[in-house]
Amino acid sequence: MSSVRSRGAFIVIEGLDRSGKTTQVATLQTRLETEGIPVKLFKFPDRTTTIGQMIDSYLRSQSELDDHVIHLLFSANRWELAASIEQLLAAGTTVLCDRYAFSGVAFSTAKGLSLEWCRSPDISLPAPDVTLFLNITPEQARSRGGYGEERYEKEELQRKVRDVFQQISSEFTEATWVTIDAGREREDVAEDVWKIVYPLTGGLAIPLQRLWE
Ligand code: FDM
Repeated sequence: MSSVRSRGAFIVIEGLDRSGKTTQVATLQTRLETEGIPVKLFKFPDRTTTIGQMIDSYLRSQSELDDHVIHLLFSANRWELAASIEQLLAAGTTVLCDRYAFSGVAFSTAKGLSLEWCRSPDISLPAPDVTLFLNITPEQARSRGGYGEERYEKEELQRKVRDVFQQISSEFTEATWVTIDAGREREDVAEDVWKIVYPLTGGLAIPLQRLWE
C-alpha cells in the first residue's frame, strides 16, 4: 500500500499595506524557531536574485517596464525559488512566505490587466496549505501613518488591490484562506496567526497541491 510521506506545511501571509505583515511574519518565525520547529522564510519579491534586482529597480522608479513585463518578472521570481520551496517542504520544513502569487494578481489587476491573464503564469506553482490575509480598512491604513515612497504605495491603488484580494479569496475555502482582522493590537493578531499555524507544523500527510489547477 502506498502512503504519502509527511511533509512540512506551506504557509503564505498576504496583507494590505500597513497591515503589520512584516512584523507578524517575523514574530511567527521566531515563535516557530523557539518551539524547535524547522522553518524557512521566503519573501516575494526576493530582490537578491538577478530578476529580483530588476523588480527592485522598477519598484524604486529607477526603471520603467511595461505592466505585462513586470508582472511576468514577479512570477518568474517565484518560479526561480519554487524548487527550493518544494525541497524544503519534502524535507519536513515549515515554509513561510511573505507575499506570493496573490499579491502578483492583486497588484497587476488593480493596475488594469485582466485577472485571468495575471493568474496564468503562476498556475502550477506550489499551492499554500493556508493563506493568512491580514486585513485592515483604508481608514486604519491612513491612521497608521500613510504610505511609503515606492511605486505602488498610493491610496487609490491600494483600495483597488484590496478589492482584488477579496475577489481572489472568494475562490478558496475557509480552511485555505483565512482573513485576519489586523486592525487590532499586535499581540492579538499574532495569537490568531499562531492558532492557525501551529496545528499545521506537526507534519502533513496530504500531497502538496498546485496553484490554480
Ligand atoms: N508586488 C509583490 C507585486 O506587484 N507583484 C508581486 O507578485 C509581488 C510579490 O511589490 F507593493 C508588489 C507589492 C508591493 C511591492 O513588496 C513590494 P514589498 O513587500 O513591499 O517588498
